[in-house]
Amino acid sequence: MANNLFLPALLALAVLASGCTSATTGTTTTTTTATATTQATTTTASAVTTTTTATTTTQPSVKEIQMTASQWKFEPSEITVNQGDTVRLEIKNIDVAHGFSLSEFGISKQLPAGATTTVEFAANKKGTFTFFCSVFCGSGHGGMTGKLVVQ
Ligand SMILES: [Cu+2]
Repeated sequence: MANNLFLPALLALAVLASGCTSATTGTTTTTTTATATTQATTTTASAVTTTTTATTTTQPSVKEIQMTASQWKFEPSEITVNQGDTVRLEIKNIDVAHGFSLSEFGISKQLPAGATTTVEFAANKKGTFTFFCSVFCGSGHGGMTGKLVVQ
């Protein structure tokens, strides 16, 4: 920035010092100033483009997990995802009616017998959370739980 102002000022001083007041010298000074301004603008535009490219590299992913529900377990019983992931569980229930509850993420779904049910949510907080069967399904119902780890 200092150079942009310094150069024309120096040229103006040189013109005054030499005592030359011809119209030709005055025109040359004006042209130099305009060129310097154009170059400065081009550099700024390049910097903005670089910043935009860096921002678009971060993308959340969809984590699809196949799960089985049966008396009296979920398989896998422990799943690990990254914070920011969209988690899609495809839960296949192979015997009697069950349910899938994950309270911290506001999820409570019925899992009809013999059907595959999709449960989708955003893993937007870190921690270890317990999911469990929410439909009474026999003597082992109370132990039908699993763990979700969001890291
Ligand atoms: Cu149950």
